[in-house]
Amino acid sequence: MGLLISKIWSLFGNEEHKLVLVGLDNAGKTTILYQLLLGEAVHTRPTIGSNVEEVVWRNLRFVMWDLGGQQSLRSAWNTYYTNSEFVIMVIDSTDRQRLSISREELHRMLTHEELSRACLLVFANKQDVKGSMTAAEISEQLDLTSIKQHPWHIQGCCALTGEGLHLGLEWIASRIKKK
Ligand code: G3D
Repeated sequence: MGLLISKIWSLFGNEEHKLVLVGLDNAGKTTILYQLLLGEAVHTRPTIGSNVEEVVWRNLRFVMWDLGGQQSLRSAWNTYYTNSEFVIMVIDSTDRQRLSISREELHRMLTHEELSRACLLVFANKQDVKGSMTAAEISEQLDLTSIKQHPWHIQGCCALTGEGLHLGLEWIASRIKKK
């Protein structure tokens, strides 16, 4: 675990980076966050009362929220978006029915001026579940190729084991180097 953490740490250098982690409820955001930060799957439970959380770990500041039912919070989005370099969208690859909601929210979010310079990483989570959608299928459904103003990348992963998560972070690190 210590090795894993220092590996993640070394990917990002010393400056602080702000990442916005979004997705529908149950997509696996909390599991991903703690798998990345602690190197283990933690038992998660739905957040009651608020669907925005901020987790700071060393030089990484993750602002995480559920996209479903966000209308009431939209007026406060500026606060959360300011200085965000990356949007990480987590998709539950087994949830075909709600993929269109994610698509709408994603495209809406990316038009926000505070995110005009943000890069997008999509995690196609729950790849361990038989019959889940592939990253290519999700990319098509989310219409990622229409996104021209933001560098983007999609990565299949399993938050329970951590598989694929580091490849996503490596992409983020490669974008930081290009800035
Ligand atoms: P959220 O923070 O986006 O709302 P959570 O989602 O991280 O709370 O995860 C929701 C549920 O999905 C949890 O199950 C969690 O264990 C499960 N989950 C997360 N990632 C994966 C994955 O990669 N594969 C599988 N099979 N399950 C995953 P429970 O049962 O605790 O609700």
